[in-house]
Amino acid sequence: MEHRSGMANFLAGGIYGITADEFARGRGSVESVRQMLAAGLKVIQYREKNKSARQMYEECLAIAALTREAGATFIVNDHVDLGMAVGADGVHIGQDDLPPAKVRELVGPDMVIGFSTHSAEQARAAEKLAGVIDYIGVGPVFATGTKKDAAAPVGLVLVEYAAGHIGLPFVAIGGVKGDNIGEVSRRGARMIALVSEIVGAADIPAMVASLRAKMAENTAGPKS
Ligand code: TZP
Ligand code: MG
Repeated sequence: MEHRSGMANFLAGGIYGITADEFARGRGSVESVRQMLAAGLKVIQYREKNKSARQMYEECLAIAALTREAGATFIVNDHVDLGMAVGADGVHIGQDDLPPAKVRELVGPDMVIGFSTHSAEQARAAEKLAGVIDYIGVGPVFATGTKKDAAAPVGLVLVEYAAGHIGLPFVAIGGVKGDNIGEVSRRGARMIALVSEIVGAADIPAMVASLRAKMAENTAGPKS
């Protein structure tokens, strides 16, 4: 199937960076993104839960310019209108947001849609939406304090299930840190999202380099 242009970076695999000012050592989301792009990340999501629409709009405008310049894909979490208003590459929605088909109707044919799933059943239901959505989120893999209403951790088994049985690109998310990213990669996740471990790092490029190395050392499949 032809994929939307914003999906090329996703399909290349790697680390999916997500903003969260409350964990970002006072950097602010635009500065966090600047550093994530400097570290070479090619997929960036804006996810801020406690800001006004106007503040989010201003920040997303700046981030859209930075990501465009860096050739990175820019996804806006939750707010479909905001993603459209700033010309983002895509939006990411959850199970309780507007139905994916309605979001597709709103954003048109070119924007990427990501959709969160928290169980094998939800992942299978999402698979039936291929053509409407472009990728799914799978998680939280491990317990996390970052997402306030997070579902119970689904563990590495759901990562393995998605890798083996779901015909949609997926990103593993939730509680991923330097000491467990290798295992997530080994279970078949080619794209892995982290919030606090990256934006909360003292040195974002150094953290990203170390996470990348651990992913590369632990790819799925037999080692020859
Ligand atoms: N969705 C499932 S878990 C999560 C989201 C947005 C938060 C992940 O944050 P962290 O800090 O990487 O555990
Ligand atoms: Mg959401």
